[in-house]
This record gives sequence, structure tokens and C-alpha cells, in this order.
Amino acid sequence: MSAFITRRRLITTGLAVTGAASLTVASRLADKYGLVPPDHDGIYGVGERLTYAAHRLLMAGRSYAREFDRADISKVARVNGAPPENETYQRLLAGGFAEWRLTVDGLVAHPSSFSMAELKQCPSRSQITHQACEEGWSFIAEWTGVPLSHVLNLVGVHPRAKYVIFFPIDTVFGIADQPKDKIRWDSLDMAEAWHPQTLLAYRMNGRELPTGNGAPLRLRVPRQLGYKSVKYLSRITVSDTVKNIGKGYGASGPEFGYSWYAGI
Ligand SMILES: Nc1nc2c(c(=O)[nH]1)N[C@H]1C(S)=C(S)[C@@H](COP(=O)(O)O)O[C@H]1N2
Ligand SMILES: [Mo]
Repeated sequence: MSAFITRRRLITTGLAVTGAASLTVASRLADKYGLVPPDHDGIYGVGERLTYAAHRLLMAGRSYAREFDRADISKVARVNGAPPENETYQRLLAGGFAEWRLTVDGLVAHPSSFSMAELKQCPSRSQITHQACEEGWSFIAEWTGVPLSHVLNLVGVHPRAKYVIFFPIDTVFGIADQPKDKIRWDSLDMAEAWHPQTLLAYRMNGRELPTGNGAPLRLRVPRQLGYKSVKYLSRITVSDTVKNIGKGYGASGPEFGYSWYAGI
């Protein structure tokens, strides 16, 4: 049978054994098959890498975040993370984002940049999902956008690719005036990046994406905690490594205590 079944059986065996020994066994298996999150040497240690390996192997391809009805949409959509205060963002906002472009580069056949109008011409998907912040609040909203997979297909992803990395407007342009902990970037593995519910969203609850919720374009990853859904997008890079960015943990979050993998 396929290598996948074998791998799955191995990991299941590893996870089924109880006690500390199982953690060692399963973690060694996760290591062997490359299912180690980039922040594995961070504070979450072995438990964190097991969550990731277990999700990826035991639920491969089958898990969808729940989608709700219109009647479930929350009255208030909270904002966490104000729009960039830098001059570039303010200028783009004032111009209705006509000058804004999304750059897509890295391990792709056709490095490209897309205007908002171009992205809006792509096939769109709308989904009513729950956004859960790690701080303990959440809301349900409808998001509309281009599936990330569509854009990845347009640029042609190299088979060596392992991560898709997301940079908001504030990391790409001069930000000397911002405190370092405000600089946010994040990444997804290819399973999450190709998932049909992973969207580049430009509408919320039937209207243009409000400024505070990430205009002009944000990532929506409904299978993971809110902080993975990077707002105010500017650049997407496809890579086989995240070691060369920041501390090499795959996101800014793990540098101050959040886990890279935030599956729910
Ligand atoms: N660029 C950027 N993206 C971001 C944030 C941010 O501060 N800046 N906050 C994150 C967090 S912690 C959460 S919970 C969600 C909040 O999205 P919302 O403001 O639409 O509720 O966006 C995430 N994406
Ligand atoms: Mo959050």
C-alpha cells in the first residue's frame, strides 16, 4: 500500500502507546517523516510537535472547519491588531487600494503581482466560519475571497516547496517607527495552503473588508486560531525553508510564546 498508510500506521502506533515512552517514540517518528513544526525547539517541545504530526497524519485531507448559516453571523466582529500606522498603508488606504498589489514570489514558476481588480476576477468562495482568537473571544462571519490554492496554481508552485509565507504591508515597507513586536509574519505548510477553506479574503459579511479587519486583503485560515489569519497582506513567498526569516520558527508568534501550528 501507499507510503502514507504505512506512515499513518506507524504514527498511530506511536501515539497509542501510553506514558512518556510513547512521546519519545512518536516524536522520533514525526521527525523521521518530516512532520516537525518549525518552532519545535520552542517552549512547547514534544507535545506541540505531536499535535501537528497527529493532525496531519490522522486527519489528512479530511478535516474541514465547520461552516455556519447566515443566521449565525455575529452582530459584532471584533478587531485585534489595528491597521499599520505607517505612511505607505495610509497612502494606499487613501487611494482606495488602487495602487496596492499582492506580490507572489519564491519557489514558483511565474513570480507575479496581482492588483485587487485582478484578484476579484478570480473564482471566489464565500464561507461562514468561526474566528477564534487565542485571547479567548471569537465571532462568526462570512468571508469571501480567492482560494489561496487558485493563486498558487496561477504562479505554479515548485515541488520542493514546504511553506507559504505571508507578510503584511507593515513588514515589507519601512517600519523603523514601529515597535518590533508589531512586526508580524506567518507561514502555513502546504496541506493548509492547498486546503479549499484557506482564503485570500477581500469581503466580510457581504461588504468590502473593513479596514480594521485587514483591508484590502487578508488570509483566512478557519482551521487554525485567529492569529494565523494575517491581515493587510502585501507579499506571499513560497519556500522550502523558514530558517532564514527571523528566528527561524516559521512565524513571528513563536518568538514571543505562540505556537506556529494553531490547529483547532
Ligand atoms: N497584520 C496583522 N494580522 C493579524 C493581526 C495583526 O495584529 N496584524 N492580528 C491577528 C490576530 S491575533 C487575530 S485574532 C486576527 C483578528 O482578526 P480580526 O481583527 O478580523 O478580528 O487577526 C490576526 N491577523
Ligand atoms: Mo488573536
